[in-house]
Amino acid sequence: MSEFFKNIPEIKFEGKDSKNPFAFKYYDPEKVIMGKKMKEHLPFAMAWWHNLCATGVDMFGAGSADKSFGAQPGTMEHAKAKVDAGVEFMKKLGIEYYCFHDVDLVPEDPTDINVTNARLDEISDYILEKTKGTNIKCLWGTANMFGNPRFMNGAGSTNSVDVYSFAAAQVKKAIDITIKLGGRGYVFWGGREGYETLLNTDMKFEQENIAQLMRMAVNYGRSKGFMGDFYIEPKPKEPMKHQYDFDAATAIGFLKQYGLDKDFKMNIEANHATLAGHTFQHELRVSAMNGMLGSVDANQGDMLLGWDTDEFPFNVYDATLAMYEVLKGGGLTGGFNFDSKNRRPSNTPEDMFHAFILGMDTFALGLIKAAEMIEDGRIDNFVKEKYSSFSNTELGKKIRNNTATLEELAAHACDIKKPNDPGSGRQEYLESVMNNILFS
Ligand code: XUL
Ligand code: CO
Repeated sequence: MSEFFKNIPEIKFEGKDSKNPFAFKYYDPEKVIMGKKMKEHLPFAMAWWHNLCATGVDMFGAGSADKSFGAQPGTMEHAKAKVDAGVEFMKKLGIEYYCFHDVDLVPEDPTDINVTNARLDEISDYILEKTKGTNIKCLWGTANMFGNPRFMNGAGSTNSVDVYSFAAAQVKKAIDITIKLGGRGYVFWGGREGYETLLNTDMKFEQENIAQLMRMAVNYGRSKGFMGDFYIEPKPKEPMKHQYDFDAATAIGFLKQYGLDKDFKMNIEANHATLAGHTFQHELRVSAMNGMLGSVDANQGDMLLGWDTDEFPFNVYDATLAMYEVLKGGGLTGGFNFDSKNRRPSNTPEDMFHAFILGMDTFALGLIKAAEMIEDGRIDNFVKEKYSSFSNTELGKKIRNNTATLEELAAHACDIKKPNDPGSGRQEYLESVMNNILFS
C-alpha cells in the first residue's frame, strides 16, 4: 500500500510538556479515568466527508487542499485511494471509527441508481479488506439526502412520490452498507427537511411523511438484524431557513409523537446546538434526561459567525461541560465523530493531523477535568443540597411521589404565611470552582 502521509509518524501520547507537534499532550488511550480507559470513554471517529473529500471549496472560491490522493476525483480509483488514505490516517492517530454518507464513499452515477449501488457494494468490500486485522470499523452511516437537486423540496418531506422513493432507496442501501461495515448506528440529519416559506408548505403532511420514512427504515434495519441505534441529528437552520429537527427537545417530541422513541436517540452536534441558541451542554442534558444520549458530532462554531463553521473543537470549557454531561449520563452508545473541517488556509496533509490532535486532546482534557469536577464533589453536593427540601420534608416527598394535592399545598402556604428564603444559586462560586479545577 502506498503511504500518503509519509512524513507523519504514528501519533503517540507524550504528555503535557511535550513540544512535539505530532504527539498527544492529553489523549492517553490506555489511561484509566473513573474505572474506564480513555479510549473507551472517547470512541473517536473520522468523518469521511470532511477529512477525505472536502477541499475547502466555499461560496467565494475553489478548494485550497488537494484530496486527490494520487487519483482522478470522480472515479472508483479515487474512491479506493480515499479508503487507503483514510485507513492510514486512522491507524496513525489510533482512531477506531469512521462515519460516512453514501456519496462520500463513491461517486453517484447521474443517471442510474443501480450503478451507484453496485459501486457501494464494491467499495464496502474494499473497506472491509483494508481494515481487516485492525480495530477500525464504522461508527454510523447515513444517506446524503440533501446534495442532489432532486431533494430541493426535501427528502422525507418532498412533494414527489418518485423523490420519496429515491430517499427510501438510499436509506435502504446506506443501512445495508452500515450493517456490512459493523456500524453502531444509523443517522438521519434532516438537511432539506424543513422549509423556506410556510406559504408553499404543508408542515403536518411533511412531518408525517418523514416519520413514516423513519418507521420504514427501523422496520427494514431490524429485519436485517441491525441492533444499533437510529439517531436524529438536530439542527435548527442551514441549509433550510427552518429545519424540523430544530433542537433535541423538538426532535424528542417528534419521536415520541410518532412512536419512534424506542429505536432512536440523539446525535448532538456542538455547532448545531449553538445555532439553535443553546449550549452544547444543554443539548446533551436534554438528551440524557430523556434517555436519548446517543452520539456526538464533535466540533465548534464561532461566536461571531451565524452559520455552521464546523471548526475542530478547541474550547476546553465547552468540552469539559460536555464530558461532564456524558459522564453523568453514563456514556454514549455511539462515539465522538469529528464533523469538523480544517480552515481553508490550513491546507496541507500535516494540517489534517494537527486538527485531529487538537480535537482529540481537547476532548481528553475535557474528560480529565470533568472527572475531576465529579470526584471533587463540590458542584454535585451543591445541586443536591439546593433541592433538599423535596427530600427532607414530608410535603416535599409527597410532591415528588405525586401524592400531594393542590389544597394541601395551599393550606401549607397559608399556614406559613410567607415562604422561607429559597437560598442563593451561587453561580459565581460554582464557576470559580470550575476554574479552580481547570487550572489546578
Ligand atoms: C451538517 C451535518 C451533517 C451530518 C450528517 O450540518 O452535520 O454532516 O452530520 O449528514
Ligand atoms: Co453533523
